[in-house]
Amino acid sequence: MPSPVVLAAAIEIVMPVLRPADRSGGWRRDGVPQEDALTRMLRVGAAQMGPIHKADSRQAVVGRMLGLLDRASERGCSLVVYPELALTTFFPRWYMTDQAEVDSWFEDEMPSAATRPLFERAARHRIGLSFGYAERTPEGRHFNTSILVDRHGAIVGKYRKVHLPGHAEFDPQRRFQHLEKRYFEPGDFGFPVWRTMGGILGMCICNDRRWPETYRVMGLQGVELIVLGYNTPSVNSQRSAEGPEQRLFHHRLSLQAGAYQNSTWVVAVAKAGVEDGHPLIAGSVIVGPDGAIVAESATEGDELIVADCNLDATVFGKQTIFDFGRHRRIEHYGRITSQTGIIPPPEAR
Ligand code: CDT
Repeated sequence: MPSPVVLAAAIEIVMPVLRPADRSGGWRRDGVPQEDALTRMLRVGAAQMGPIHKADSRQAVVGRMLGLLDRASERGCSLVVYPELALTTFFPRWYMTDQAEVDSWFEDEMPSAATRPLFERAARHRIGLSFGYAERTPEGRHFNTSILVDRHGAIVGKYRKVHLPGHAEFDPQRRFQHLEKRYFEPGDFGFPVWRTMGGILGMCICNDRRWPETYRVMGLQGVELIVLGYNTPSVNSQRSAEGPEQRLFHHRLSLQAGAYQNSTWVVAVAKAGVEDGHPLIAGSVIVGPDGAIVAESATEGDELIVADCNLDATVFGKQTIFDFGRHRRIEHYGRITSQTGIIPPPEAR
């Protein structure tokens, strides 16, 4: 029986140690692309963005995104994730009646002229991307959308936000407006996942992260890494006692539960800080498949946080406590898809 030291040396000869690439993309073994590496390690950058004001141009915003991308490249990232509605201010806080004004916040094509440099530079760095934007389709439909771009600059996935919070009409009772239900239709793609960058990746957007169904539908497709962006006001517009501390608590609680209960990585990226007088929480995080936070932002500005996400670390949970095939009891879950509101039991007589 060889000693553990001899065994370890032998293993190292057969399986060279994986090292981070100096530049342009994740972990490589002697130049072999990450997809072929022995451990599926994806180095992910969460590119938090500080405030974007109404007056800021798309070009100026993309300039900031390029700065974060270059930092991610220097740190060997393979994937960079940006916030929800990353190209503009969070415009649903503004009540608008003129459709031309509304449409000025939307993109008719992607890549657009303003975002093309981002796609090109990311492909040059061999970095995948995800970011959110307001999408207007050729038929004139409006969605709150995010995309997944592979390391060659090709769009491999599109997601349209399913859970739209807020309201459709001006609400004088609120401290400020949240008009997503006015400006967007609910997403019509469901929660797909994609095989890309060596793993199974999915997306959701902001309010989606608070709903367990979001994660579970992707979990049932074997998702290994979920990326999402958010714009979360620091104060509840209908209950001012609910401030940033509680908002951050609910944010982390939702993400950590979703990650753990589906044994998946979750990368959540804020647009943060004070946009034209309206504060948004920061707290961008990368959460591991056991529910622990492995990286968290420290500022409310443009900031890159990085973590090595071992996609194989999702296997243990998926094969044990959350082995869905063995343990789920779907005969008892009918209400999840057959009703929306609460149906309480009859009152006792
Ligand atoms: N952008 C977004 O979805 N924000 C919501 C705020 C909800 S308050 C109406 C969120 O869940 O963070």
